[in-house]
Amino acid sequence: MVKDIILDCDPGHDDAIAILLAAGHHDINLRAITTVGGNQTLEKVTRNALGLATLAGITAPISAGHDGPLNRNLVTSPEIHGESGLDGVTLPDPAMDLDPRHGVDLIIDAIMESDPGTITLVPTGPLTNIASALQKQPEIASRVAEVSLMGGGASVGNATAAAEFNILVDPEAADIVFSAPWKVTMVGLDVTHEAQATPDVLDQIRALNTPISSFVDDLMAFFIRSNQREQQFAAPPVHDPVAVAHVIDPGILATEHRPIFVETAGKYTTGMTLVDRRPWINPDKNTHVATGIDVDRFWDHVINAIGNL
Ligand SMILES: [Ca+2]
Repeated sequence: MVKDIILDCDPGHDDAIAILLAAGHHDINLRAITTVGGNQTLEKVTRNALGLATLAGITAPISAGHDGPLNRNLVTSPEIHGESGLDGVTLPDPAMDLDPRHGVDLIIDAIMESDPGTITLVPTGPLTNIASALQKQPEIASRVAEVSLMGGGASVGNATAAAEFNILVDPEAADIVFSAPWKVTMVGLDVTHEAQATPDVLDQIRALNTPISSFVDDLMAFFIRSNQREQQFAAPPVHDPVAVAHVIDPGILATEHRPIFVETAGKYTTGMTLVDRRPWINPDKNTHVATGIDVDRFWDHVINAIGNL
């Protein structure tokens, strides 16, 4: 069954793979791409989104959202993604213009113009735009099928001991998103750390022997080096496309329905996603945590999509 998604992202090497997965997979109808300041500044990640869309032949509207968190200063990640946000590759000049609407308005319009329950939101950056859309038009909460977001973790952080980068950048926004009356699936580090671009995966991508597969190869070459240097991964975890893959094929992730809270004021734990795993606690929030992944099936979807482009 084809699913309609809005991808809210900050490309970013793993966002780039998420965009290619959404563009190339036959079970996804990409309705819009919105950008948010995160891995790099809004200007840079928006330029990257336009270049990637040109490369992948995407015709969905693309617009720029917030340039930084709701009420904090933006922290970027040049050590992982480089100065451009997408170091290691050369992008084509954009073949399209940005949609003139603010990203938040594009998100709201796309949801409100669609039948209830038909759109899945897939945020793969800080949750600033999504929280802002909820504040501006709270009715979107009842009209979205699900929020499948890359962020957080039940047992591990990366930006700090407690926090994953996307949540740490804008914890207040994450708190709003995790507290809203809609279904949130947290596709966090517990599963995305398993989604590694191993030599075997890269061999399969190279074997496609297309301009896009060669682009992905170059993209991953930089990402391998930065992840080895910064986080000691032999093969880099490719986080963001896992949140798209969950929409394509929900069976690839094991999930648990558990209350999830975002720490906004911890001494050591700001940005932590606290998952209440006490079995006697009945979840009264519609929040779900991904706890397991079928890695081979995940990469099959990604490689299939890259091959379709
Ligand atoms: Ca991202």
